[in-house]
Amino acid sequence: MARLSENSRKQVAFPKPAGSQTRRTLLWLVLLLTCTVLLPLSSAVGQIFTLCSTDDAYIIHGSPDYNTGTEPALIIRNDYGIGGTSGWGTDALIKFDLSQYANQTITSAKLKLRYYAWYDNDPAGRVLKLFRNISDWDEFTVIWNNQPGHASLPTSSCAVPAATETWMEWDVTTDVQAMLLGSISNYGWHLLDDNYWGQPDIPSIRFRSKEFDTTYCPKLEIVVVKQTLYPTDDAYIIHGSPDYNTGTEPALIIRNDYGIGGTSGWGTDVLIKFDLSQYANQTITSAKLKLRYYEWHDNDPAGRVLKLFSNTADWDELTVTWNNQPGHASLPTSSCAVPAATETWMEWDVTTDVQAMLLGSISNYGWHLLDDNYWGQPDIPSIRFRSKEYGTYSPRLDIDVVSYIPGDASGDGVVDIGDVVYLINYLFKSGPAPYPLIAGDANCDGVVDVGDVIYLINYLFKGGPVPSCK
Ligand SMILES: [Ca+2]
Ligand SMILES: [Ca+2]
Ligand SMILES: [Ca+2]
Ligand SMILES: [Ca+2]
Repeated sequence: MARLSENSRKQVAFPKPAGSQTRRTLLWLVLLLTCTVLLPLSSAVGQIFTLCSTDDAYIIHGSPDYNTGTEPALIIRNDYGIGGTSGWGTDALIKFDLSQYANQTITSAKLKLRYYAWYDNDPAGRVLKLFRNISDWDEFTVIWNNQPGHASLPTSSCAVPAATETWMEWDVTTDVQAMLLGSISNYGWHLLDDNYWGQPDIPSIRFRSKEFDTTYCPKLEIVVVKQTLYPTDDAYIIHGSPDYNTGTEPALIIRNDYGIGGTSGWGTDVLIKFDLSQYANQTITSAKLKLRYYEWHDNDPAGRVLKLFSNTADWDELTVTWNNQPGHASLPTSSCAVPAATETWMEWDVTTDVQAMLLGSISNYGWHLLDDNYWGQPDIPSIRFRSKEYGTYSPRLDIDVVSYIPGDASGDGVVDIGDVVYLINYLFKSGPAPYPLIAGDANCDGVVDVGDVIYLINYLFKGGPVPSCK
């Protein structure tokens, strides 16, 4: 993930001294400055999504045609020995719907089950292995006899804790990332106890299933850091055919209008829009609009700078035309020069726009892309991009999402003296910046400066208000 710009340090400013309160605080500062230590830079936390299972059931060796899909529990039991044949064994199957997160980048995925009871013998310390399934199943039809196959090596393991009414968790990061990228199919997981028991009263380990309730349902907790969105609307508009709509065409075409503000009527511009509603109020560190440049006509456009503007009114791809096109901002959000080679991605930085859209300070009507470089002769370069209707190479918006706790400059999840030290290191000793930078803004005034150090000290040691920007 990209680091924040060093320019952000220009925001450092000193408040005016004002009375003994400030003098005491400055004394604190001097004290801290003399004893600051180098702290490890913790990694960023992404946006956390928690899903309940869509299918869960256990399968019973001794009742191989019995389905448990609607029961409120998932039961795990060793089969009286490794690969045993006693028939007491029960395994659990669990599956989640990941379709909404296709192509996202995650940093963590954990499968969590609520362990609530045991029978016959205490299973504490028994290691339960989780395997990725390699064929499909559903909870209403799965039985021991038709169970899906699973990978030969476990994805991860977790030992049963001493106490019941606790969550057990399995790391499934590698599996889930591969599922999201489509390199493996998502058929969920198979959980079992293959620890030899070999006597009566085999420990029976009980988890809540999704039928119990949504608080204790099997959960998949994923931390998403990079998200790729695809447009809901894209189209180009044609000066010379001002009532013509192109919303369903597989291409987006950009062409100068025969000079700046020209009147030849050759001009075509592109409009593009994404649904950002799922990410409302998130903090992002980067947003990039990417279009796949696949060919040109008439003249090579290499080096022509295409300007992207945020729209100021709404539109949709099936009705937009030159004549009813939305207005856009007067200054471009960003620009990108057409590269020499076709079959490449062009990219516009829309971080500021997207952050403002997520926070609601501007409305999201997407963007307007155009070529306003004077041409002034025949055969105006026509620059062609894939639209979402083409299928592959769809326009995309790649965003990096970060969640944070106001005041947690060090990013370790707690606001404490370590954050004061971290901020002082950053502000005065060229230490690393908070990540995201805004996490250092304890007083929520939009700047990271010594005021935040003072605010944190007030909060931590003088009963001052909690850092909170909501
Ligand atoms: Ca179930
Ligand atoms: Ca379209
Ligand atoms: Ca901290
Ligand atoms: Ca601040």
